[in-house]
Amino acid sequence: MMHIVMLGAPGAGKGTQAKILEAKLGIPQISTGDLFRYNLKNETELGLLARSYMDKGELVPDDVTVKMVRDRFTQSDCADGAILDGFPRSPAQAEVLDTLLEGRDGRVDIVFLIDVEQEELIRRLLQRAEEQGRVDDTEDVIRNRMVVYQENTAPLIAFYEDRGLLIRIDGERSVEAVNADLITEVARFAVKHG
Ligand code: B4P
Repeated sequence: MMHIVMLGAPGAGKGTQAKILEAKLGIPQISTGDLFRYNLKNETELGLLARSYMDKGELVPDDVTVKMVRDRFTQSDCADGAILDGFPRSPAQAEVLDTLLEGRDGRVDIVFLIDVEQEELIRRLLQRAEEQGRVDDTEDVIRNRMVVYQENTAPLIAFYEDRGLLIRIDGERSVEAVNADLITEVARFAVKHG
């Protein structure tokens, strides 16, 4: 069983890389952003609630997010682990994740921090706005997402670094080059931990 956490600012490429890892490693990507967007599209109660936060670039409240992740873990495809993309996004969520994984006899094994400079992040997200029209990819909302990231999510870097789990990856290269590094690190981990 292996649990990988993808950390990084909005637009760093967490989702892009998590999807490729899912295909290569055979364990599912759990993207809280994608789960919210799925609910939004299907106009579920959860989707309507999430929308009011996502539209502003704020975090959706923990009780809602945690319940959604807990439910996702009960699905059979998670038996061998998961790639967590966008969760945890705060120290409180990281503690919940530890408890959730303990209940599965698992733990956080690797944390990838995908590092990208702010100007490049904004450039990518504005480009995605043109291509995909995501409601939270307008310039004002993007800037707020960056602030929310610095305040809530960036403290997780030290949190996981202290536990010896953090691996920094230079995310300002091609998708393929970034992915090659991730795969090398996963293979290194597998050799070390059997
Ligand atoms: P997410 O869906 O997680 O959005 P993100 O952080 O912007 O995306 P990501 O980093 O995955 O970037 P991507 O690969 O797409 O969250 C959206 C919202 O949901 C949050 O603001 C919040 O409201 C809510 N939410 C989610 N999780 C939550 C939680 N746990 N708690 C509370 N609320 C939560 O890449 C971005 C773009 O860059 C793409 O267009 C891609 O093609 C491009 N790109 C990727 N890699 C590249 C590369 N190497 N070179 C050039 N371009 C690249």
